[in-house]
Amino acid sequence: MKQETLANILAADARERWRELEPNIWSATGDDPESIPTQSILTTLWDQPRWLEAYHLYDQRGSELFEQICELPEYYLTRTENAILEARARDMIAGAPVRCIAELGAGYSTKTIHLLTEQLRQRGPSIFAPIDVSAAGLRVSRDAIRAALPEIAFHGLHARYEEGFGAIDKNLPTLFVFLGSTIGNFNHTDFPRFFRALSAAMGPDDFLLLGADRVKPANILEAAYDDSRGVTAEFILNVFDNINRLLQSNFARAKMRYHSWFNPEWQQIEMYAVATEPQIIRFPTLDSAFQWQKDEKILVEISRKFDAERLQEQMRFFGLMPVDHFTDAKQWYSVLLLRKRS
Ligand code: AVJ
Repeated sequence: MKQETLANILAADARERWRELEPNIWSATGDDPESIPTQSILTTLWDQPRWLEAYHLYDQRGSELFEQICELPEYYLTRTENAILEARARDMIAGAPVRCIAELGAGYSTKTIHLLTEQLRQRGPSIFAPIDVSAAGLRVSRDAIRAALPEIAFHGLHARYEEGFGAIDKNLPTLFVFLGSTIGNFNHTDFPRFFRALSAAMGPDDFLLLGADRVKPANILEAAYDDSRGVTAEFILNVFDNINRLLQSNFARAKMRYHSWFNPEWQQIEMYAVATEPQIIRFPTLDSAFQWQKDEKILVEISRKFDAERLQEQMRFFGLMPVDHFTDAKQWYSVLLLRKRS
């Protein structure tokens, strides 16, 4: 019975591959989305400059710290995006006549509730399918949605984004939702790869709601990523505790500091860990080690900032046509509504 309801949202060729991990949370058989990290960490740490993929930041502690960042006075992104969603959810939903909302990232926040509430009001019972690598995040989302909006059919997809959106039936009119300016984390290789894959996975009646932080004076941006309470520094450096746990390595938090700046040419905040003393980093389980030199920086995260008109123009070349553009009074943040070109 539940298998049937899930089958409704999955493409025919994807149906056999997904099984129910726990009520209403599904996983593609064979893959373990949480088994990939070690490989990713090691390949990028041997690059020059050394760097890390952003998703390693989100262990339990990292996720808690990110929640704290969202409350910081300097970190305007979450607050601004929420206000746009709250004010404009009605127009966003009216502009995207769909039966399913698929959110990239486990949605249970107030902004998701705004969209789902409007969807129910305008279209009646509908499907909500968040896609996330965190089963815990999906569980929280499921329980929150079930309590607040019982008429929404919840199907959590425990998967990496590409695998999740690729499985959804192209014939089911779907609004893909990708908020929080997560696209800011994508480098110049990941970015086109992501949008090409998403666009290819979208059917003729599908839409995309995309949140993007905009370029603004460097002092505002730099404060948002180097707050006075040091929460952002803790969030970034926590990645090394996570890596030590995963790989039994010996990154020493006492021998590093946080450094970030807005790179105006690349229009991105760059967040680094800098060694304050030389240290030999050992990976005993992998029989490997490297020398982290004093003052050498490891790039832990980038957060790209966008020109809204330019981003909108660029999206056209991925087959994603502009429908509407929502912003705040200061024009600090943009939410673009796009439609798959049919
Ligand atoms: C979750 C990627 C949108 O780039 O603003 C916040 C992450 N890093 N402070 C961002 C983050 C440091 C955040 N994103």
